[in-house]
Amino acid sequence: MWRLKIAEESVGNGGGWLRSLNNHVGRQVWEFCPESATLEELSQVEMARQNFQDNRFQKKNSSDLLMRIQFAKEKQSVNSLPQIKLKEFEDVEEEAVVTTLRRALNFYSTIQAEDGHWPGDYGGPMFLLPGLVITLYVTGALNTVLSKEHQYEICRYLYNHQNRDGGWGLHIEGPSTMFGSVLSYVSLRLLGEGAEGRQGAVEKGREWILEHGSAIAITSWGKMWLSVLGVYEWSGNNPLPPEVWLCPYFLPIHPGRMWCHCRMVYLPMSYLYGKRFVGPITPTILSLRKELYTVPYHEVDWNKARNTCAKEDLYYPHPLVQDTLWASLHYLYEPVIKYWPCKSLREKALQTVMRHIHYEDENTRYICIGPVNKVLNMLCCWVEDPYSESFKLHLPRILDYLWIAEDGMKMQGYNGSQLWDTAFAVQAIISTGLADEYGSTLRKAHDFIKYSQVLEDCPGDLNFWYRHISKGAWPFSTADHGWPISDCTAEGLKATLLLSKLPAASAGEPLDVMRLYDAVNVILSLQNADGGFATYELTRSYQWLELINPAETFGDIVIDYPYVECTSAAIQALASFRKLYPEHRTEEIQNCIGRAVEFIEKMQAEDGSWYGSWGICFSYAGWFGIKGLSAAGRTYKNSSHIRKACDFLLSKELVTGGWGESYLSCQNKEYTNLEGNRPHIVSTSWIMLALIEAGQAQRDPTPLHRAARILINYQVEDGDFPQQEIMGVFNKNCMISYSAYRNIFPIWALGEYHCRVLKAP
Ligand code: LAN
Repeated sequence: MWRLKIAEESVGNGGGWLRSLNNHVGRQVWEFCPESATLEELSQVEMARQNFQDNRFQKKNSSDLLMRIQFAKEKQSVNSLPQIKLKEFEDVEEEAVVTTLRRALNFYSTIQAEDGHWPGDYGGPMFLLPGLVITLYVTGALNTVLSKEHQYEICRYLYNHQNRDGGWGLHIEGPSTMFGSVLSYVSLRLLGEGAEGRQGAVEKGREWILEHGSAIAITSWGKMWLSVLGVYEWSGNNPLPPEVWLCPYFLPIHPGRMWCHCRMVYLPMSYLYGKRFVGPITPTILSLRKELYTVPYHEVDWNKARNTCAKEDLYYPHPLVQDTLWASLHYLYEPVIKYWPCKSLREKALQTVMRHIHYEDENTRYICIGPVNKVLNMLCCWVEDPYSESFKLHLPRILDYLWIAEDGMKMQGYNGSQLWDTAFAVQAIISTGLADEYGSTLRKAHDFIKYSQVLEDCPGDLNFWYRHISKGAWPFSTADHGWPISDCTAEGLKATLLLSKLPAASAGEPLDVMRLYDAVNVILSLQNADGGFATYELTRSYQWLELINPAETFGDIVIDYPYVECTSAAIQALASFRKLYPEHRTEEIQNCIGRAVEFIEKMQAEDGSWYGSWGICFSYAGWFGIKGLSAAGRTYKNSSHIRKACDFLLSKELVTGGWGESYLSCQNKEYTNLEGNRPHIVSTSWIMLALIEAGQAQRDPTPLHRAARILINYQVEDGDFPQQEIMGVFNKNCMISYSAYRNIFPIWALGEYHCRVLKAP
């Protein structure tokens, strides 16, 4: 039986290589414990798995049931309050709302971990796991790092997310792509599945690949992975010269100016490219060379393959300048760099790159900023020295990225969303007005937030390492991860300030004021000249750099753009801070808020909408847009921006009441309903929160009543809410699961509905 272990040092740490700043608070890892389950639990899990598999083409997002089953058992929870079901036109009475809220909070408290955070499944993308499998295969570590049970569950996951047509998508809900299909296919084969696979599934995958242009048509990131594995030639890749790290910083194309995720992924890629590293050629590799192409391997036209990409994968086609740039590097630069004296330049560049890799590893306790550079850095450490300490330090951190649910074992988009979810959860619980009944939940969450603040800047000369300050920031996941983020800092600060206003007896001791000042300092330091806030750092270069974005499947990756969501969160945090500490940096805060408001207003479209980047899409950004303006004192009466935003959101209400936005909104940049115009509880909650914030209750509360009825009726027996379609997004085109949102946002929306609509004066 699989067991989720929280804040534990021992799991995967046989060699004693695990490091932590805070006793592993927030670490979530799954361990296989053969004898730990009761028969009842085992059959519950088996049923959940079967259910997922049977409905996998209709419901692609798993419901994170293994964790929920485990916690329900451990805490012996039973929700004794009666479930509420309202009729179509029935009035929503206060009692129904409060009962629903108590049931929701009772349930949500049982899935809080002992260290105070809410663990959960942060899967969704399908291109992450294969990077891990390939890395472990070429380093020979597959069977030492992943047990038979791990491998079995990974295969289960890959089979479960194969589309009907035989291919695999970029993410669990997406249509088949070459990137997803080839990488998933290769992973299954490396894990020992035969060329036919279970019930012919592998063979069907191969047919999809060959019918859609074969592995030559995989995207550039895929080409890189296949080259490492030895089933694609490096000459079929566009150049990634590591020498770009030696350029002077004033050049706009310097990698130090790029979005940290882009920089951190291309850093190790350029090492592997510069070395033309290829893993051992085994019989499986030789066989894959036959399976993945329509012509014999030695007849593939690699030069043509460099710029071939399947139409299913093309979200961001290369503009002509980019192809010209790669061609000139390919034909003119790369042939020269091989020979003396240029060769020594490459040597030097590779050393520089490796220093930056080690710096990143060390300062994230070998978690790394994300799942892609995690495995690439690990591979680079091995290529540099297979017996190195750094490689060993990487190994136990692999588990931090793996998550198991009823659909199998997946690699998550981050090492979790611990701080983010906990900060939201605190705000949601406090919004209900029932905080005094959930004191122990809040105290634990408060501790978690305290232990997760980043207390120091990274070491050394920050400019040299292209790092922003971190001291006082909050991360998205854990303190050990440690990368500071603008809106995570803001949400962490908002939650902390709210908790500080509750009696210490129920919420715990407030955070030391100096640490609040540090957080404010981080927020102020992250405002761009245009008033907006980007994600981790200031915007360091120009938008035209997107022209050289080589990743065909992702948009907006090259620089760190300012976003409505991040900017709004900063306003909200600073506005709540100054209410409590009006004397601290008064003028700077005033100024910062004013400029941030202008940015949000400027970003609003003609029709009153904002386009969101990190949640689905118009509903999420609509909530943030309104909330930011409102925190700065704008109201429906005095702001035409808020009025327009309300009109926009109201115009998207479904005839049945509520809202249900589809992930297609993000790709197409146009508000799109879910198929069948069904409501989605998370987008319904976001829009309810937006409208309540904008005073909808005083004008016409009926859309709010309709939405509340939907939320109440969706609640299930144990107080949980159902998992519906995927709600998170990044880089315009890839979706990601936020499994806690189905609990947090209905609680928050019904909480505000209870206090600000039903009980409103
Ligand atoms: C995240 C997760 C958190 C998210 C929020 C804090 C919610 C957001 O408001 C700001 C952006 C941020 C930090 C974010 C950016 C992109 C990330 C890091 C991710 C969606 C998690 C995974 C994704 C990362 C880029 C995935 C790896 C893929 C690449 C294209 C490098």
